[in-house]
Amino acid sequence: MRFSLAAQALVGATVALAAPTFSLEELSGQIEDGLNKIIKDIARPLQLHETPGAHTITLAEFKMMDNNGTFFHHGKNEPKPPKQDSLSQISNAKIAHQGKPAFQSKFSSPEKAKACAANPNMRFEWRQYSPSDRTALVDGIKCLMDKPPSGKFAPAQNRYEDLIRLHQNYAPNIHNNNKFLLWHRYFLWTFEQMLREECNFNRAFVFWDEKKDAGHFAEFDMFSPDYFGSLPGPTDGAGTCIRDGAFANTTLHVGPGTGNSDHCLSRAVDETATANCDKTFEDYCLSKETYPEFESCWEYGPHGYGHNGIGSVMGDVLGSVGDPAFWMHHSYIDRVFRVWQNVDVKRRTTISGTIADGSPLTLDTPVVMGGIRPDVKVGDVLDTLNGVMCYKYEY
Ligand SMILES: [Cu+2]
Repeated sequence: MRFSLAAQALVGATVALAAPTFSLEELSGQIEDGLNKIIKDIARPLQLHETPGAHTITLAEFKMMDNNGTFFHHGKNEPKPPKQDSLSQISNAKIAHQGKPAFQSKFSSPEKAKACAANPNMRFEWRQYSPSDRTALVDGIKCLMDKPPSGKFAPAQNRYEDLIRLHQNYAPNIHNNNKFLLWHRYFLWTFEQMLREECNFNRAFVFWDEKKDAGHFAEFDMFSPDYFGSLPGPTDGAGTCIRDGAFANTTLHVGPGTGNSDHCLSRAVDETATANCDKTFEDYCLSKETYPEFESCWEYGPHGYGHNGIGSVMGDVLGSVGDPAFWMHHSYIDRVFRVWQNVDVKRRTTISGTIADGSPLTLDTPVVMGGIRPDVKVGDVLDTLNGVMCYKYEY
């Protein structure tokens, strides 16, 4: 809250003139505030049945579908689309040549893309990130948690919670369909920009090469009292409230699920789930030739297992942004998506698949960020180096 100078002088003068007195009403209000604070400090942990977990498919199930000639996407098994024959490829190429470019952006241009490619923002793996970089990152997140909410996302009680609410609101639109990777790419970038613009974060950004920790997430030093806090198992069928690290004793006001009630930041590690975030699964997804196949593999495979493996708040797809580990997990998801795209330039310029309503995913499909950043299109975020976002991973 901001006061004018005159108002501050007035307050100062009042204090100087007389000792403060409180009416009974004011006093009971203060007592209530105190009680509310105590209640918030002991916000309940989530029962694990409240967080049924992200939808997942095992590697064995994916391989079985391969053998059956089916692939999973959009919530059910569908027959594999016929491979385009060479004739239709030729005619598509002709159309692209004759007509205007497949996608035109109001946010980027060939000049911007060129400038960006010459000087992209780098993202470094956590293990290459210095202690001071790591501290700067968690301080930036804490800074967002300490800032007032925008007011545009009703139950959010701080700026960080704006992001939880935005993701909760859009959840049905951005999960379980092929838009998932594109929306979350722009969401992660939006979070990075908020750290920079609103909390003076001025380092290279970070990513987590999660496969290095598959099956033993809890030993990863990001989950330590120095940084994101420990990664404990469940306690009596509920998540365990996080009491150490930068986010110790955080009370969340958005979620769980579609509802909003005070609960603690909690985790409930399941290393049998995290074991699926390994190189074998990653390599299998990377071997997929089409975007919808890669997307489904990546979303229902390691993405889902990472959420469920950290558990509790992270296992609640709708409210998972409440755990700052969300961003680290999604940096892994985004990086491997980029690795898949690096194989062929077409993977950065063309798209296929479907969105939540069953209609086709195209370069013109909107990617909406609730007013936190400009709404863009899939074509704007398909390439991380086209000048709209402009970042690259240190591999
Ligand atoms: Cu999500």
